[in-house]
Amino acid sequence: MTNEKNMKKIAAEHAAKYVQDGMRIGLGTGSTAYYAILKIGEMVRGGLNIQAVATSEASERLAVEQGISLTPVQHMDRLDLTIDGADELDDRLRLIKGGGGALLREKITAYQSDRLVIVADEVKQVTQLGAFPLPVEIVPFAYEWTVQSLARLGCSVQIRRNLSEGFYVTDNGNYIADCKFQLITHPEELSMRLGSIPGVVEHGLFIGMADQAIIGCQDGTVRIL
Ligand code: ABF
Repeated sequence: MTNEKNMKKIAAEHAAKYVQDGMRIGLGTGSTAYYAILKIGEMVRGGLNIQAVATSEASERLAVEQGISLTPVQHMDRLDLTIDGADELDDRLRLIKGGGGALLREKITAYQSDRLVIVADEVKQVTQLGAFPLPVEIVPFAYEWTVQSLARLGCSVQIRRNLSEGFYVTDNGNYIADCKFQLITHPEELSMRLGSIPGVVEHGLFIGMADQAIIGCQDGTVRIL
């Protein structure tokens, strides 16, 4: 029986094999992408030559610790491959992301990538999205009104707090509204409606963006979607 940590590790290390010499790589956020960054760091220390961008300040720090030098985005017009995690994914590779608070930089990076590979343990795979509260990044100005607009979409909304009970602030200086829908029956429609609310910067529905998912399974194998 493979525990959660090892399911994440086998998925991430499988994805790291896609990284080739000379590639421009997006490094994701979260405890599964963590293992991909560790493996890529090992490859870089072994002589692999890549350019890399990280999707959060946390993954930036980890990459530098692992000896992966980061390239300013203005020096690269595209990325060849981004490896990132997810909070939920369905069989059409529609994702909920942002549990780690980095959804905006993750989505920007994914959008600039020729290939997005998601790595996750098999618990993340669901038949229908929504059990995981959908993270939505919102500006602090008039956030109470934005919360009301989000609630009108049929969810209960909580502004994410940090450990000292204040509001969590993203790397971009915004708040995260965690929206509990329970079930998201029409992700494409919800994505459009979220995008039309003034005050919403970005949301955690990633639709039509992932090219492949590598799922670490309890039996120690990986499933490729
Ligand atoms: C990040 O990884 C986030 O989008 C997502 O919330 C998180 C998943 O975390 P973990 O891999 O630790 O389950 O990409």
